[in-house]
Amino acid sequence: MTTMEKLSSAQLMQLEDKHGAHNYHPLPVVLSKGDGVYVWDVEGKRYYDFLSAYSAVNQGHCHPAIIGAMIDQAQTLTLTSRAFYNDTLGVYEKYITEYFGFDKVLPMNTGAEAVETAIKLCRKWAYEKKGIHENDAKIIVCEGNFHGRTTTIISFSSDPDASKNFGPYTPGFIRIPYDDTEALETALQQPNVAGFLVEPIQGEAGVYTPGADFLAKSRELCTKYNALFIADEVQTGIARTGSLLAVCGNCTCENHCEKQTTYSQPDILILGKALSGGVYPVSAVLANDEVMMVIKPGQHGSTFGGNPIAAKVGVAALEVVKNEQLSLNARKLGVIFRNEMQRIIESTDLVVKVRGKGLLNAIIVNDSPDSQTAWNLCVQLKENGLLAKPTHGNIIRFAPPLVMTEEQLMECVAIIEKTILEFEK
Ligand code: IF1
Repeated sequence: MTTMEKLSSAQLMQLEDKHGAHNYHPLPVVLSKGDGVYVWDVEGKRYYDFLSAYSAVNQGHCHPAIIGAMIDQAQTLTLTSRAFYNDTLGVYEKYITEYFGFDKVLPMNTGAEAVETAIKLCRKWAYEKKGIHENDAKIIVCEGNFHGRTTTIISFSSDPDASKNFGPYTPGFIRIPYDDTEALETALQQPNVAGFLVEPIQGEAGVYTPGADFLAKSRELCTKYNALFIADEVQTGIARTGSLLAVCGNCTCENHCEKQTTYSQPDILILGKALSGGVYPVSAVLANDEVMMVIKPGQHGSTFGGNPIAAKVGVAALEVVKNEQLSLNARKLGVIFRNEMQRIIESTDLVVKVRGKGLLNAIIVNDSPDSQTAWNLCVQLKENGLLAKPTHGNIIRFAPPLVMTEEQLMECVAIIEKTILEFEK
């Protein structure tokens, strides 16, 4: 086998199995091309992508405006490091801070790095502004959280797969049940609490959407107890849930505005994934000066964070969200999708529930989380031309690119319905 030969799906899967670490268990499909809502495998079969690279490809695969910006910048200047200024970073920083309504941004690369940055910011703020004694700060997090894979982040995970045998763990976190404002208030009353880190919808846990007032109430309580409200919108942000941010509540505009009566502005906003439309690792932490200015030169950073390609790609990806009104589309298609799933649920015993917001949804398969049913259903969906992945055993997440049309969505609904009905026989 030479490296120039065209390899089959089977050969490529074998290569990964033999030479790659086994830290994933992929569905048996090998993709080689993407365009909009579609991906193609090595043999040329076309699929609807219902994962969108875990919500990174909200703008659709290989969006021409984003790819154009990337190619252009890649041929001009790729990396200067932050030791010098460059002609793209400030422009991006102005754009993204105005877009989301914060004084400042701190650019990083991956979601986990951005969460780490938020934790560091929160702790430093606690010592230097709130007056907590050094090393005593505590951050409240939720059961079932997913914020990434670093040693500190997995230290406060409640998923044994994520944390077991990776200790010793970083101290300084208090875990409370998700969507429980009473538990939050009790925790906030403990000494030395610096902040509350939360996903507006818990993605990895199985697309748990909290009650209508959870985020607004959390915002209020954090203000009351002088703790930072930190929203991890790595997965939920950038139009995925039918508004620009999930903390925007029910506003469908593509920017912050006075219309947003339910907007629960976080003290720290964490973004990643779709900030690049999935073409490049770009993450960001946004905050106002009171918080962001606690970090001084030399106290935090990253070689690649805020590099010229990331800066250009970030602006292009956010422009697409606004120009193509992706929040509105996600909102509209989400309602249709959940209604259609509900209709299917009423005619089958295989699926018992659909939940979600915008185009971040999940169905619950009527079997134990230890069963293979959801996995087998996903394999069958793949055969029928739609790619999705189970989470936590019996939950299947459905998160297509937000550039989908209603007609395409209905075609996908038909594939899902046919697969479920076939499966029952
Ligand atoms: C994997 C889930 C999605 C995230 C939130 C931070 C990060 C993530 C809310 C870290 C990452 C990922 C990573 C991916 C699976 C995936 C995921 F299933 F775990 F929940 F999106 F659905 N905060 N989420 O969801 O971002 O460092 O990865 O850039 O394979 O582990 P990252």
